[in-house]
Amino acid sequence: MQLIGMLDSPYVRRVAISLRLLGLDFEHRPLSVFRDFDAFRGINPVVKAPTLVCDEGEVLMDSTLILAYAEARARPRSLMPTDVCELRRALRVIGLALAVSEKAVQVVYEHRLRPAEKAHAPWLERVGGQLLAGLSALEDALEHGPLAADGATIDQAGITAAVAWRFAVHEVPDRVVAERFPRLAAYAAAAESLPEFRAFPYPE
Ligand SMILES: N[C@@H](CCC(=O)N[C@@H](CS)C(=O)NCC(=O)O)C(=O)O
Repeated sequence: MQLIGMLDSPYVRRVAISLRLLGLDFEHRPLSVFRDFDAFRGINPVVKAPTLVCDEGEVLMDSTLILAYAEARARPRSLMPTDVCELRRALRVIGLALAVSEKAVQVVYEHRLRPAEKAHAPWLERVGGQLLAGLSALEDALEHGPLAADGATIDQAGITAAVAWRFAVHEVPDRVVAERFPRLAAYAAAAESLPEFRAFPYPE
C-alpha cells in the first residue's frame, strides 16, 4: 500500500499513525496537493490527501474511509472500541477532532490561498469560532473521561484528537492557546511522545 500526502495534513497524519499502530505495511509518499499537483493528479485525479493506493491498485481517499479499509485489513487488531458505550464516546471525540481539523484547514486556506485583500473577515470569524467550540467540546470530553495515551491502548479517538490539536495549535496560534485547553494540550503532548507519532511527525 502507498499512502500519498504530506504530514502537515492532519488527515494524512492520522492515517499514517493508525496504519503503523495497526501493524500494516505501507510506503509513505509525501506529495503536496499544491506543490506536487500534477504528480498527485497522476495518482488520484481528484487530488485529495490522504490518498491510499491499495496493493490491488484501487485508489481510496478520505481518511475515515481509508481507516475503515485499514481496520478491515488489520483484523483482529483494531483502534475502535467494540463496547457500544465506548464506541459512542470514541465517535463523538473523532467527530469533534475532525471538525477541529476542518476548521483549522479552512483558516489556513483563507490566509494562504486567498489574496490578503480578498480575505473575508466574517467567514474567518465564523470558522475561528467553530474551531474554538470544537476544542472546548474536546476539552470537556477529556474532563469527563481520560483518553488512553499509551501505545498498547491508544485508540482512533486519541490519535485523531492529538493530531487535530497539534495541527490547530501550530496553524492557528493566535486563537488556539494551550492555557485554554490544558487537558487536551497535556493529552496531545503524551501522545506525541509515542514512537508511532514520532515516526510521522508534524513538520515544524
Ligand atoms: N474529509 C477528508 C478531508 C481531506 C482534506 O481536505 N485534505 C486536504 C489536505 S489537508 C486536501 O486534500 N486539500 C486539497 C483540496 O481539497 O483540494 C479526509 O478526512 O481525508
